[in-house]
Amino acid sequence: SSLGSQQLPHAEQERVPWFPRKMTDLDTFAEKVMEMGEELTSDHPGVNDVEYRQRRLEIVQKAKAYRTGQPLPRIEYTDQEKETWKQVYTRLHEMYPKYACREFLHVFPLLEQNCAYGPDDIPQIEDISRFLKDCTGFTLRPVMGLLTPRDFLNSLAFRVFHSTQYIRHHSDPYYTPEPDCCHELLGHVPLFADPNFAELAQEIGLASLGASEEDIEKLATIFWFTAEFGLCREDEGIRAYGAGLLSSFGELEYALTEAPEKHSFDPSKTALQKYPITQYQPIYFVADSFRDATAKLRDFNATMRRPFQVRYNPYTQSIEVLNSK
Ligand code: HBI
Ligand code: FE
Repeated sequence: SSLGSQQLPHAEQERVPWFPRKMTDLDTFAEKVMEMGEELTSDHPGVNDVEYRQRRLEIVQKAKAYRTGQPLPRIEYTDQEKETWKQVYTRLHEMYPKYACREFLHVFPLLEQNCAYGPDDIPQIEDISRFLKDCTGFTLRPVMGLLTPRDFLNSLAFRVFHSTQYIRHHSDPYYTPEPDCCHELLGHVPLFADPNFAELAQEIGLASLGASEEDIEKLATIFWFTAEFGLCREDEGIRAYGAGLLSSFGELEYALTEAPEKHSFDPSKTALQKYPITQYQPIYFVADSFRDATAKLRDFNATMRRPFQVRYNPYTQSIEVLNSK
């Protein structure tokens, strides 16, 4: 019997977890969120604020209803939300010249010019997504909250980044236990405009398609130590490119002191490193460059066992599965 090129042999088909093949498959993630999607957990500063919860619900409903091809939801932010943004933006913005990597510093003024980045209002993901598409082909999709690591990483294979649109509670502008628009738009977005970082991110995504649970955990750890908490070596010294650092002035400063350990990025070691999620990192990994990190990651990914290969076809925005046997 002949197998279509998109099919896998039966025995392997059973073992391989489902993964998205076309852009519209990402629509199935819209209603799948882990904790703190429509509901907030108890240690969240907004948990007892009825008005805040109602507002969150209003925003995430739009993410839930979003489907591929539609314009991204525009949110008209309240004065209180804008004030929270202003506090976060202002404080971080003054730190960037000293701490952020060169690629981030290159892109930031372009976001100010093209996407209305500034202290006075929260930028709209529709405008940002259009800009990123021109730079690297990355696009944004709205999301209700945390996706599973598998779904979140799988979408990177399509050069898609899921972005929340709500903002942290106004009682504590410098703290959030979950991703919010400050983290996404200040931390993540600038790097997705850089071609070399975009390639690194997509490489993690491609490796995650149909990966075993064990490999997903390794790739999530690599994502953590690159896209979230990555440092890189530059002529002037070590700088930050991870979004968890670039959206937290406390940890941004701390990370570049002598206090934490710093190791060179090495996927096979980095993938196994344990990390805390509610305190500053005791260990960071330093990349020589995004290109170098991507090359190392490719070699590492080739050591993962997967009975097929994948490649992204940007013309059809779909994943092609290539049987290796
Ligand atoms: N979901 N929406 C969203 N945003 C993230 O940054 C995110 C996620 N799910 C999992 C995740 N990050 C990481 O913990 C890694 O496991 C990929
Ligand atoms: Fe993040």
